[in-house]
Amino acid sequence: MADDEIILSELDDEELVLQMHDDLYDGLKEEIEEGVNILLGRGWAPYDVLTKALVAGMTIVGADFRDGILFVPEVLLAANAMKAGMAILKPLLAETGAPRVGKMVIGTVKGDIHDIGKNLVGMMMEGAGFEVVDIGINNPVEKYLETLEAEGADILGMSALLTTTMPYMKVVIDTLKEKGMRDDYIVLVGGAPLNEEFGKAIGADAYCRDAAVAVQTAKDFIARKHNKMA
Ligand code: B1M
Repeated sequence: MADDEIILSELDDEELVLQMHDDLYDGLKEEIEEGVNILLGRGWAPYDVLTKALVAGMTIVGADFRDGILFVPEVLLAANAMKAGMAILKPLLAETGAPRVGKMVIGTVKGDIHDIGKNLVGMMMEGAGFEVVDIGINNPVEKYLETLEAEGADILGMSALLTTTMPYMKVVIDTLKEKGMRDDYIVLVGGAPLNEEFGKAIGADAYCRDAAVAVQTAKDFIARKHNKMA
């Protein structure tokens, strides 16, 4: 062991979180897994580990990617490290034992392969008691429609991270309208380049800024749907 090697378990919480941001930046998957386990072992809530250690770290990666300091291979390594940390947290976030409150089909739109945010939303929705059918990335309109019908879903969730792919959400919503299916589903959209105005303009029920907002919005819409039926 090198003299200057950092022992994660010897760091206090604040130092460890900062170190995890660095490790995420460097794409160090095993260190991220270790850090997540240490924080959980210290009694941290899984949601806090997710937001304070992982999502906050990924925000730094995103800024440097934007500024041309990091490139695709480095960002992929960071994304893999993030996913490894999320895999540990997933069952814990889903462990609420809440009754199933509704079913959501979620996927990233055609032309877009970003899936970290989508996965996070799916995890948080499961944690809140929703059944989640994740159809992955690069989804054409046909895939959304056939899955919604086959699964008898209540909610359609779409994710897009590129300004070039976000308009595809409108293609999906317009097709739902053309087929007379629009009112059968609550349509929620999200992704970094979107905003509320865009959500309204394409005819979605709501734009969700982050995973926590997605959960709350889904709960509100499901409650309204049940009230209407009562
Ligand atoms: Co991409 N990429 N990328 N990338 N990438 C962005 C999005 C970018 C903003 C980076 C930048 O320039 N700053 C930029 C887009 C610019 C633009 O369109 N204006 C960009 C680019 C340009 C590209 C490529 C074109 C790069 C290239 O090849 N030259 C390429 C495109 C590939 C493609 O999709 N066709 C590309 C590739 C990649 C990687 C493969 C390297 C990797 C993806 C790995 C993966 O996802 N498996 C990657 C990554 C990691 C990023 C950044 C750095 C991080 C995205 C992320 O995971 N964020 C990103 C920069 C950034 O966003 N700051 C960037 C963390 C995640 C938790 O947040 O996804 O926003 P986010 O999700 C949030 C909310 O948005 C919301 O909740 C989530 C959790 O709170 N949300 C939803 C998201 N989806 C939702 C769905 C909902 C509700 C809420 O449904 C109900």
